[in-house]
Amino acid sequence: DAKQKLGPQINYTITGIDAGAGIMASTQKALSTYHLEGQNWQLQTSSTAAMTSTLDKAIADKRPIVITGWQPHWMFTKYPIKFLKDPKNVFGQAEHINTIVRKGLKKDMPEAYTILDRFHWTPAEMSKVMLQVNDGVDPEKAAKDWIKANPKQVAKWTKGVKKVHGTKIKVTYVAWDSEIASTNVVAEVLRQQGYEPTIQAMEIQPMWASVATKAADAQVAAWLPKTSGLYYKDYQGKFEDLGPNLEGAKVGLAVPKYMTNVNSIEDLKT
Ligand code: PBE
Repeated sequence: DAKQKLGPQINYTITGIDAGAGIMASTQKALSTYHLEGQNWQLQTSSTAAMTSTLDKAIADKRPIVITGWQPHWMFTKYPIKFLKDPKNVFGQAEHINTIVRKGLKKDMPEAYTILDRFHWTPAEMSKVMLQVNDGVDPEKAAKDWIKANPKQVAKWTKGVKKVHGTKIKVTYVAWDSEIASTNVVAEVLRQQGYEPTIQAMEIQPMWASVATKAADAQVAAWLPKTSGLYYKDYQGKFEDLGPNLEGAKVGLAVPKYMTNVNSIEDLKT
């Protein structure tokens, strides 16, 4: 008897996250680019928490599952999963996460601007904060602990920058694990510089709009070139791009490693 096909076993379903996420749009594009829509493949919208819980259960039972996956994220630390090859390059190669600030920030808050401009860390550093939060540590506390443990790194961002006294600054973000980590760290560094930061979680489109309309001062959540690419294009000219705060991120479809016959998005077809 032939091997059982993957599609019917998982109802031709890719387990996704929140509808606004760039990875969801990219996955829709992958479904059409790889001609999977015609085979009834569909992308299920949920949330990161629901997706990782579905993944957890599938792995416990050694069942097949296809998820929207990205790195840095603790899912790759906690579970034996692998990215599927993407020969048609729908998700792109490595991504970087950029810092986006409102126009006029340099003039209005030069100290914060300098810190935001210098803010740069590695996937390993971000992962440390993410894992703490996943272990149940309050994000603000996880950020404080990380800053305490990494004074040299933080000093690179704040060296020679004058202290301020209670200036309010607003940073918006989407409550993805990666952005919970980076936004809390940035806010805490600004607080230690004398700012009174507020961080506000929202959907991706309002986040971009908040900086474009100057309702917010900054966001550190721009996954580029592809994942947040549409928003970047939509709001181009209405923000200042301070460049990458993290390099070596990656986005794609992922499956458990025990699915040894599924190594490429092309393999979903068979
Ligand atoms: N992510 C995590 C986001 C960006 C951060 C990959 C889920 C997305 O827009 O898809």
